[in-house]
Amino acid sequence: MNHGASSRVGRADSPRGPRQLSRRTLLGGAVGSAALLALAACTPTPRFLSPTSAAVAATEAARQTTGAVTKVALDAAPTTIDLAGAQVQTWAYGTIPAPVIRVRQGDRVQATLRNGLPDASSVHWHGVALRNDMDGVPVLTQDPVSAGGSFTYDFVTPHSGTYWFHPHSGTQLDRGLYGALIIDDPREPGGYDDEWVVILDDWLDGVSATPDDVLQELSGGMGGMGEMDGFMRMGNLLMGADSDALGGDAGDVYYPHYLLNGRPSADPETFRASAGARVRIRFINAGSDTAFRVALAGHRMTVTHTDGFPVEPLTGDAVLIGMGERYDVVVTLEDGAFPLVAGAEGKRERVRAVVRTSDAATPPADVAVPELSGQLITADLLRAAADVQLDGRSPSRKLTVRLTGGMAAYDWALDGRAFDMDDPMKNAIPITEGDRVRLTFVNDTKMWHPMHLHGHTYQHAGGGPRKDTSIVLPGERLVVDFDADNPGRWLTHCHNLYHGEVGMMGVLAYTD
Ligand SMILES: [Cu+2]
Repeated sequence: MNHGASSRVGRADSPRGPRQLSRRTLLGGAVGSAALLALAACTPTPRFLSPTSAAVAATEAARQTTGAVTKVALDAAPTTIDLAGAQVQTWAYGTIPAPVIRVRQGDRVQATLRNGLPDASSVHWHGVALRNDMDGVPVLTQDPVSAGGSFTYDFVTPHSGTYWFHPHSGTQLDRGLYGALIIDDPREPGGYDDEWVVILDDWLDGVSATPDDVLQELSGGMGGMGEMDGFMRMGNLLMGADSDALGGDAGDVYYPHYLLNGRPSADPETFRASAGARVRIRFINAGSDTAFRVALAGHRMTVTHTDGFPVEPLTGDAVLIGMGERYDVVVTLEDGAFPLVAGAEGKRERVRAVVRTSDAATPPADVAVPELSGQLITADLLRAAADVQLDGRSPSRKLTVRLTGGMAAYDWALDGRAFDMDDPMKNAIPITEGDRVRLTFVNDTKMWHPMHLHGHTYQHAGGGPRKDTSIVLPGERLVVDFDADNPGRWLTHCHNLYHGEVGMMGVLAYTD
């Protein structure tokens, strides 16, 4: 990351480190004025708000609340699941996905994680602009919840929409630890007859490897392998997954299964409704290394929301969903039985459910779904609905985050620095409450990255959608704006689990 000239000095000589130059030393030496200005700009070292500061508590106290409290038990534990007849060992919150948590906007959630796993864990409430000390990022916002320990996440829900939760601990997300958090706005007109939550996942745990095995293989580097033709698997790594929509390399991990609401294609979920019904489908990509292209055969879908926030409705044949992203669509159902499919983008596999409005025969798993190659909706085509557009204020703070690294060395990072999970504030970028922040992600790599910001819902510059997770294509940049109105220490990172784990993360921190 780069917060102007000051960070260059910070890298060479930490302002807090023993090698710090005093201003006097600089004045006495033959140092250019640019360097002097740069040092002055980063002195004094910013003091950052802590997650338990009064500012965080005051922001929470000012949130509108209904007074209602929803208590949830999240028991994380090893378990055995059935994948189309195969018994598979994994970790989960009971079922996969966890039962949907559903509240009204302004309700308070009290979710107690009881950690029955052999490792420390945590729960992150993805996309929710909640109080910082409940964001669930170990070391940064709370102590890890140790094996056998427990922690109650207690927060008011600020915005309606489709959200989800998962651990922010190691590679646990690539097991079965995830679920949907749906926050309803009672004032929203809706205009649909039914709604379904659809959580997509790429699955290997307990089948071909554990996520930790995969991380080890990836981190081993692939430098010596040279160019490969086409599509192949080496261990748990995948070569040649390619997608035009993602600008090339689509993903690097071989998954033996793809799951829709915890079920593989051979054992699909069936959604039933009446012909003519209008149905809202809330898609959530809980995968770790897979974007999904979703479509309902024989139908067009109208996107109404992404990452919880409304957009000007846009109708197409398919929607592209990166890891961590959510899209809500509305469809009007035809008469019959139709595959609801999620193609693993660039990976030549797909998973399905069945949508049924009659007793027509179930279409075969491999039936052609022309919508998958039809008109594709991506975030750059969307515009925020009028009532969630940011006002026209110009940015008071401009930040650039460069996405760096590559597959060969597996050195994914931000600004060339691997994030240190044990010292997360080391290169924190200061922002100030009240700032309108313009954040530019510059992708200097040859691969796409789904970049996520905690605690805020930014807007794609130029009137684009409000989002918290966005695909940044290789060689391109994405400019987003947000209001710094939620004090604390917030992670921004790639939601490719393995990229994040090796260091493609950073922190935006509010100054005291
Ligand atoms: Cu990435």
